[in-house]
Amino acid sequence: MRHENAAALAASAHAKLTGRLSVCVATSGPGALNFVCGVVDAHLDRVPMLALTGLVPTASQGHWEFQDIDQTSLFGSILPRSASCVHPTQVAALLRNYVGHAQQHHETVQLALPADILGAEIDPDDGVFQIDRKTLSTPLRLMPPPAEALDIVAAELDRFEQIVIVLGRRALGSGRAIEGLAEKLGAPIITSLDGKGIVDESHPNALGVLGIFGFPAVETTKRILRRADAVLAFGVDTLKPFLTDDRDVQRRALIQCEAEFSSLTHEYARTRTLMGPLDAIASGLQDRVRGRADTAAIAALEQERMASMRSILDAADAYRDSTLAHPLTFLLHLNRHLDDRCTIVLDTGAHTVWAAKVLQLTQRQRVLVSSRLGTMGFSLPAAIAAQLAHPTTGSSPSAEMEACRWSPANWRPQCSIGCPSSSSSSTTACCRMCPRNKRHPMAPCCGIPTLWRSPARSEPMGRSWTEQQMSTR
Ligand SMILES: Cc1ncc(C[n+]2csc(CCOP(=O)(O)OP(=O)(O)O)c2C)c(N)n1
Repeated sequence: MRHENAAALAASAHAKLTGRLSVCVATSGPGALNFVCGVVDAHLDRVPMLALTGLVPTASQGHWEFQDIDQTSLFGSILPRSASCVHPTQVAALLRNYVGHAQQHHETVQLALPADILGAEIDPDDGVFQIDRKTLSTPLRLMPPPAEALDIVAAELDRFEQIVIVLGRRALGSGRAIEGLAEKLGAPIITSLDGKGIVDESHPNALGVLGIFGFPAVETTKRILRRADAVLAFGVDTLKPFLTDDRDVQRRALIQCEAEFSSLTHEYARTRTLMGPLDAIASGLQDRVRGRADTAAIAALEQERMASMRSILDAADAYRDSTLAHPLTFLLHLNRHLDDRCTIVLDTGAHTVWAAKVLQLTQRQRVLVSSRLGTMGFSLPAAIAAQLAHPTTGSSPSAEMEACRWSPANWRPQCSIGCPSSSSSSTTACCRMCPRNKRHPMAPCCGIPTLWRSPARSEPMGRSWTEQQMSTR
């Protein structure tokens, strides 16, 4: 990475993607200063990260030497732990403690290593450098809650009139179990932006992302939340939009499910708390709660979602004769080409809102986003991190993805509607999402027109794409 902010953002994204500790390294002075934004992104989104920085030699510190800044004051004001080493024998123990802390509490920590300490001669046989791996702290993995605890919470859930399930990034991998629970409870599922894609967004109970990124519309989501008397939360960092009214007063009961203690809310009252693997909690509750037969509310929800999608398509259609490609058009295309190996990286801006609304993730793809800090410039380092984390399934665009890339030369200003032919690979992708097999409001076969722009003959995309699109006329 050429810029330290990009390095810190990439490390933050890597930790978000893998759940494992990530490490980034910068030099002293300006290098350390440039770390701040990426380090804060990791800190606010609660990922385990170690930021290592260089520092001027100990004898040069504190009296205005070249590139000397007070790093402990700087990082200490934004991170739970920041230290500067003063002796080589400190390094091993500090690293052990800081890494343990970061992993245990999902926190970001910083350690400065002065130049003289980095260059110091050490005796490798000195016991202080020989920390046995087996004695290192490892993250706590809780076992599923006992049956009695699940029984109590299930009975409690049965007493509520309308439950809304909300989920965030930490519910990753629990999507199917949560969908099953939602079906049994007749509960809508709302996600935070960083939880987008964890459940199949074409599932009838899935209402999409809440907040300014609301789908199908903030009003619909708000209305559903206003009716709810309980929120069942799985791995959510920011509970406020789900729990409170406009004045930040808690208005509904919270049943919080988390995999570790440090993620429990200190801000809002919990009616019940379940700790353990979130998929095990969701399936345990599904086995115990009373089934709610009335699916009218969910059917109404799906109608609203379809209506909202129609209005989105109409909005894109308004650009039919324009030489500009509307972001909607791009995203609608993109929906057809996202397979289950995709990691979707969002930056910050108006396009984030469009993507949260219009991207329909039906195969539980990963979404990476600068969630709480909302920093611009996140997506490129994050995409590089995603590529590093999963080199074989990475994010290099396929020929068909290339077809979605807009440039004036690439696109004729023309839209059409229709259903892809049945012979191309892209059709297979579409039909996997097709409502005849599954419910997917964007799939062309469901009767809602899917927009596309036909590419110019000369543009560099595969014949199959062009042929497929032409055959849809
Ligand atoms: C590093 C940083 N600087 C400034 C902002 C404030 N900000 C948020 S969105 C935005 C505009 C983004 O514009 P653009 O990149 O063109 O994306 P668009 O909104 O058009 O999708 C700005 C300046 C920010 N979030 N992060």
